[in-house]
Amino acid sequence: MTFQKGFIWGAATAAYQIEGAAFEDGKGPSVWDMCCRRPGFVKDGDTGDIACDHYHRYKEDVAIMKEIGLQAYRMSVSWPRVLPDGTGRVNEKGLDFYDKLIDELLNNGIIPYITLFHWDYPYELYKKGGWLNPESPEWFAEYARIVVERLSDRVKHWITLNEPQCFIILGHYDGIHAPGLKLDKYDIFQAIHNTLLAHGRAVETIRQYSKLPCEVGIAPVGNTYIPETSSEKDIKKTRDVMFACFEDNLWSNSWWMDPVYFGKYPEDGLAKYERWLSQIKQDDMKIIHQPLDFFGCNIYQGVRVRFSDEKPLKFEYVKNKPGYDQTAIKWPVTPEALYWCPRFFYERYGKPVLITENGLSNTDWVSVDGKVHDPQRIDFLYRYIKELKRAAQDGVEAKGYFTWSLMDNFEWAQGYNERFGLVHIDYTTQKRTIKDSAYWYKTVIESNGDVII
Ligand code: GCO
Repeated sequence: MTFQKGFIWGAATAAYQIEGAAFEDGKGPSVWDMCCRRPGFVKDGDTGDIACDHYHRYKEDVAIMKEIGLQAYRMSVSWPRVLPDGTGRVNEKGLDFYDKLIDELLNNGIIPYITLFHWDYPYELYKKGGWLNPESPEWFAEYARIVVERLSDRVKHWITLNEPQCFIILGHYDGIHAPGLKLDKYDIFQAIHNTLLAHGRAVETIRQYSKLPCEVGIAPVGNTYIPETSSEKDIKKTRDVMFACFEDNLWSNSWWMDPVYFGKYPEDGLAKYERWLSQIKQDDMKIIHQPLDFFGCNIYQGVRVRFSDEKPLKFEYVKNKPGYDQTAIKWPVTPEALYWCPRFFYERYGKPVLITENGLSNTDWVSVDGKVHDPQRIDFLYRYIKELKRAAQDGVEAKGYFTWSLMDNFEWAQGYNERFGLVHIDYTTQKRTIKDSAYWYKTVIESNGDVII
């Protein structure tokens, strides 16, 4: 058996990681533009000023996507490129760029999936309090309306937020992503609530203004656990911890996604986080809980968990074996994460699952023969896709798979030190080289996932 008919194969990117042209054609600054200027914030002092220069080379990049045979392309729109101040004044040149890019994709038979927000928050709004400002959901809705009014005569697939957990926890609590803050938990829970409201307002706006029937979802990331054995008992307990709230871990899937898919915060979280929570307004949950068409999963790895028999949710992480398989960024290779997590999410939320990101950083370079040989990436993708297929065979409704990433790009605080792409970028010359894995992925797409290595 292969994947269902109509399963979508694509690759993903994000605006700040590839576009460059950071201060061109009227674009406003984002929190990432500003943090990149802070000494020590990004490894080697790298910035997204030029990145892959995709803003100027998008035609070449779309031609590459076609060469790889991508059916779909997940990209994000830069909020401050469209609204330099975050609200109000529209930058027509910014919108024109996305207009042309969408046309280029469609002319080449590639379906665009647009993420409205992938972390490049307008600096002008940050100065007004950013996600802590009660107006922030409305700011996001205004931005969503402008993008949707312009592109929805051609775009039918929308993702509101990419990994809200990362930009709130890494960006506002740990301080290692932009805007580089270390706020206390009162503020963090308020910011979480505001981003969920922003998601809800964006969904309402997309549905209200879309010119075509459309599909809308969100792409979260969270705790990803793998049962140590596949005994019924371990599976059940692992599912329980996937959706449990813990005081010292703000990444709980249920805290972030139950409001979105069920319209309420989980009871265990309400009890554990009570002292940090502000009053929730009566209609908030109605706004957050909008009908969605899919559940986006950004999954790279999972942690194997072992349970103790006495206490129901007492568990420990199973230690990796010495010399375990790991990628260049030192993430363990755990293909079963792409079986268990889609399965747990599907079982809980009942929505078709769309893998919005999965891939690896590898030590790729251009070989003496001018090609990029990346057998590890082929092996990694093969193993993970196989697990997703197993989930589909076991009844998980899997809609599609996007590999991260189309091309090597600016890996946030790691700068250009990590290469996640199907396409190699030489950042000095901006030369693109299609890696071996991309040609292999082409055969995966052609066979709808039936290929073996
Ligand atoms: C993320 C982001 C990507 C990263 C990728 C690799 O979801 O963390 O969406 O921007 O580059 O995940 O870390």
